[in-house]
Amino acid sequence: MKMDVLLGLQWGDEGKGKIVDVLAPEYELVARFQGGPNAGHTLEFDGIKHVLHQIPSGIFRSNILNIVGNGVVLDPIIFKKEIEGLAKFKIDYQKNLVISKKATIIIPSHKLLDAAYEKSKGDKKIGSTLKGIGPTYQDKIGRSALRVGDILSPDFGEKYSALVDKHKTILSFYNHPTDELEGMESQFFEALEFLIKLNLIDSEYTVNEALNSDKRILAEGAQGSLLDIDFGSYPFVTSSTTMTAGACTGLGVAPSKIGEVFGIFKAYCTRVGSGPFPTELFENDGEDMRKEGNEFGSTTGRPRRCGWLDLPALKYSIMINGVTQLFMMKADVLNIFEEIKVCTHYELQDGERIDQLSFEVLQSEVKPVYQTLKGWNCSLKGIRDYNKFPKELTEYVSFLEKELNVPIKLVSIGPDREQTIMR
Ligand code: 2SA
Ligand code: MG
Repeated sequence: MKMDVLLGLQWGDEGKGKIVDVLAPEYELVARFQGGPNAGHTLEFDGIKHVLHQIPSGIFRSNILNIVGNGVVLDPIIFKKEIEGLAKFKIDYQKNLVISKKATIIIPSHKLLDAAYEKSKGDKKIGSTLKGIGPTYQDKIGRSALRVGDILSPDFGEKYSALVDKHKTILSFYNHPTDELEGMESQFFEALEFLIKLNLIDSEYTVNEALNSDKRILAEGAQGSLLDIDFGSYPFVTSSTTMTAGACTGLGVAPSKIGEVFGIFKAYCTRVGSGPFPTELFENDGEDMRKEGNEFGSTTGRPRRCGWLDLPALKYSIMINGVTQLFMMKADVLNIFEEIKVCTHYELQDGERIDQLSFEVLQSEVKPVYQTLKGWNCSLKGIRDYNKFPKELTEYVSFLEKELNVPIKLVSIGPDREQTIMR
């Protein structure tokens, strides 16, 4: 059996949580492979909205084993709160959740460092979620991080103190206050007591044994391809590998064992945080889109920047991920527009037109070149069948499919499980 991968193809918030929830019945394992509490995966069923940050989105199904893989950076405080917040679902965490001992731990001072680094950048700040993601991955790559398995060892306290001392030196260099640290630390050690009782394992064995015994696994990406540490709009990116290859390193699965790659994209674009966004809309159109799509960060509540669909960027994401099926989300948000624009090329400052995300395009201001399509401009409420879609919407889908050369298998027209139209 091969492992399927589900990814966001834009700047995150494409609706990955919803799709994992829709696909979950077909899988026996759901695994997170990168990112951490910066993620906000929203699932809505029975009229209630749930936002997951670190727990994989298969957690609401009692027959699915959820894996927090080695590529994840885990905040024990937020993890404990998340689990406590789901108390009413009576989830059996011993049976349905495992955590890789090789996952990296976010410690309180990582969050202070995140704030210090952001502050020092002034108006060039990344727009981080301030969850300590960057500093934790920095320590991982710098070979000084603490991992989940370390909490089982008697010298954990010593290792912890050494790391915090190092962080304090950096924080004092940045003149960043550390008064909060003590309070955060008591929460942290309380949360570790909680974490240690969960199922901490070498999840690469679990994943590969499952594949060998023909069990179906879905790897659940967080953030989006355009926030990838290598291929995103660096430095305005997150600190992990958000693409398909990240599922291999973040779970211990060989590239030859990757099956379907589901690419999730919104019918338009959003971005939260700083960095280039060629198709961004300002003033009325941008605000209308934000309002209609309820585009506010599900982790931080920040308003998301909104704009038209960017085809060169989408093609790029499809290319670097090897996407085999596309899922288009939030088509209903475009109901309000009489005309819909799609960016097909970028115009550089010297007037040259290109359709590649070159180093320069990812760095600078480029002008989008648009193709305008007729909007459907009506409600999609109650539609449950692709053939009942207004003609302009099916034309939009066909236009994109032709441009992208990958089938669009699903169109989502609302947050509920019901509002998911398969083709
Ligand atoms: P970080 O916190 O260091 O990873 O931030 C670096 C950049 O990555 C962006 N980023 C995100 N973009 C969209 N959605 C994310 N998750 C939350 C959500 C975000 C929120 O689901 O809405 O609630 O604000 C996410 N996480 C990180 C971030 O904006 C920076 O541009
Ligand atoms: Mg999100």
